[in-house]
Amino acid sequence: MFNWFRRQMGINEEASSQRSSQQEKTKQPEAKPIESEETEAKDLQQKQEELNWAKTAYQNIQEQKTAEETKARSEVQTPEKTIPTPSSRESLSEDKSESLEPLKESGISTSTPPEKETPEVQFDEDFVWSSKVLASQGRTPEDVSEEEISWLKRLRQGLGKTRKGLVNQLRTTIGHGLDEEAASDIEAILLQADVGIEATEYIIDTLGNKLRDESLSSQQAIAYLKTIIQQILDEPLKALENPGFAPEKDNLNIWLLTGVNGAGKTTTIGKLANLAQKAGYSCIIAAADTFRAAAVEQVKTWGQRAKTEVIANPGKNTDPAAVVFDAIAAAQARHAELLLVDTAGRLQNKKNLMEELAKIRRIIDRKAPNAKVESLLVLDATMGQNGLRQAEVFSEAAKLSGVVLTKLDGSAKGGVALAIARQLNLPIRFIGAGEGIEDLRPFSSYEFVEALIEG
Ligand SMILES: Nc1nc2c(ncn2[C@@H]2O[C@H](COP(=O)(O)OP(=O)(O)OP(=O)(O)O)[C@@H](O)[C@H]2O)c(=O)[nH]1
Ligand SMILES: [Mg+2]
Repeated sequence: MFNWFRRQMGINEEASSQRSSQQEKTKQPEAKPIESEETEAKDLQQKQEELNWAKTAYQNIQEQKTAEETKARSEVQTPEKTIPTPSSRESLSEDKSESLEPLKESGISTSTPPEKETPEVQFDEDFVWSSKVLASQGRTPEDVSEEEISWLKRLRQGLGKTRKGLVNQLRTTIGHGLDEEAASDIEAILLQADVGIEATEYIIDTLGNKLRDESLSSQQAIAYLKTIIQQILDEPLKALENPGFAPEKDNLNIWLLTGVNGAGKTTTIGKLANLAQKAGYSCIIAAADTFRAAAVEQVKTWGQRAKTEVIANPGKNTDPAAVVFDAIAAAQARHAELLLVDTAGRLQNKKNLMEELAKIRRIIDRKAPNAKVESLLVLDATMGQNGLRQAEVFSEAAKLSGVVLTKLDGSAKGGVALAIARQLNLPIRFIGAGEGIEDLRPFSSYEFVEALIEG
């Protein structure tokens, strides 16, 4: 089982320097015909290497799965269950050849993947892209997991709408240097993706300075742009003692999830419980959204899905702080390591909200003074700048320590991640890209930027 909390992520210096060295590599002197041929040959060779890496990773994943299935089959007494009928085998291989069709055109061999009964991860363009992202973080094809690949694919698809608007335009605009017209074009593009005024100005200024000093090709300018964006995303981590996000082992960690109604708090709780349980943490959920009757039922359903106990108070109009009190007692009695607290987003007014969150916080400080408390703001990416304005109210009400960005699938406003980092000075901790239990993962600035900007 894959442990997302212990995943080695190439954030900060490591990945940034990877990117700078890529930028150095692509730096070429003024194009003379012979050199441009050389460059082309090098590009081709690099593509071939990336492809080989991806193929090896794919083969490894398939072999791992085959080994697991064989093991499972030898343990189970009824082998008929796992062997597909000839007709289902036929239909699967048909599916496969169809989906690999575009790859044949791009020269990707389709004969390598061994025959599989359930090809969950397909060897397609997204697979090759995901492999490239992992390879550039220093990974080897032998230690790549199917879970990581399928998440990267989902992240890339989730940011698809934002990317399409952003990149094609950027490429043509940046290609002509950064005169005033280009700068105002880029400004418009970034604002449209909800990057926000502050981050946009910073990007334009930094990029402008660089382009004034050096002449960069559009490819190099985009590589530099990626570095700037990653820096913006990583900046809030610098102020933290411990930039990691994993719950402390053998201690009680309490994560308070706040945010306006519909942002995705309850869903996120379910997904986080699932991640934590799979990573070996013992986890408990507190159903402290007592404002809505249905809220408790909803969080209980998520608790069942994630195989996590939910502490709730069955009475009507119960005090959320009392539920948190009970949940801390339960967590302490069971030596739980992570307590996830669901809170209400729909309160009558700001004063009400502030009072309720402050009261919960007081209970936590009193009852669990040694607990490591995180106050996470859940933000719906489709809300863009509006979400940020609501966030300001919450940052007054709760001492926020990070953000969970949800609904990245279906949003053309993925740029809001930059506005969050710049305007709220909060690190993004998790990112949601779908309604399913597996559709939430820890945030990696490096991977986010790669998925946001291609090329
Ligand atoms: N597409 C998509 N939908 C999501 C995501 N996260 C949550 N949702 C959906 O958003 C809706 C609201 O989610 P909830 O978890 O109930 O939101 P909440 O913040 O708890 O809302 P209140 O309890 O009313 O304050 C649900 O239909 C979820 O399925 C996501 O990452 N992607
Ligand atoms: Mg809820």
